[in-house]
Amino acid sequence: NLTRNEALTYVEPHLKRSRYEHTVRVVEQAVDLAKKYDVDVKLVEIAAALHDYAKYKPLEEMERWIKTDRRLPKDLLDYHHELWHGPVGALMLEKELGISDAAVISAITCHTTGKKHMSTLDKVVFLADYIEPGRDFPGVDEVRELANKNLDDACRLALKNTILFLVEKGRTVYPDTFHAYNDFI
Ligand code: DGI
Ligand code: FE
Ligand code: FE
Ligand code: FE
Repeated sequence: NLTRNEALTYVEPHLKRSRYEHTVRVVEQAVDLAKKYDVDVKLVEIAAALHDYAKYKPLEEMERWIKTDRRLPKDLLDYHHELWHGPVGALMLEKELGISDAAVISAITCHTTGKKHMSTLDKVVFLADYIEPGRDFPGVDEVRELANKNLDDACRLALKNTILFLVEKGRTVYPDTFHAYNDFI
């Protein structure tokens, strides 16, 4: 089984420096949350370290994965390509590293959008990505405070902020983001 440092070493050459530093902070933030909310720290470390692996993969390569792998929802192609790196990255890693843990694959897959019926591991990685100390956008401090008190309340507010942000910008919202949000209401 992969260790935290092995996972970080694997992704580092695929990421820009700033993105790698974000990833290290997500791991640390996710481990904090995992201890607080009683999630397997080893699994959280692996999922958090790998979550943005595909962030800089060529769009054509990710598009090919979506078109050819049955497991990937085709409607991803109708939404912003920023949403592709989670689901595609998870399957690339499954193939390259032989990651067989469905819980880790799930957390990487849904780290951007969330989804219906998120596991505690999914929530921890999703939230850590949103609140890691390098993040600075409106409302993040309130989500950080909630994260100390109640994992679901924090996820609900993060999703609400994201949906409002996207709507305000006139951008589409991927259905899984609504499904995740509705689950917390
Ligand atoms: O990869 P990161 O930058 O660390 O973070 P991320 O994977 O959570 O990407 C977040 C970006 O995705 C953020 O700028 C908002 C954008 N986005 C675009 N469409 C959607 C979306 N996020 C969600 N949750 N749902 C969407 O439909
Ligand atoms: Fe991401
Ligand atoms: Fe995110
Ligand atoms: Fe990230």
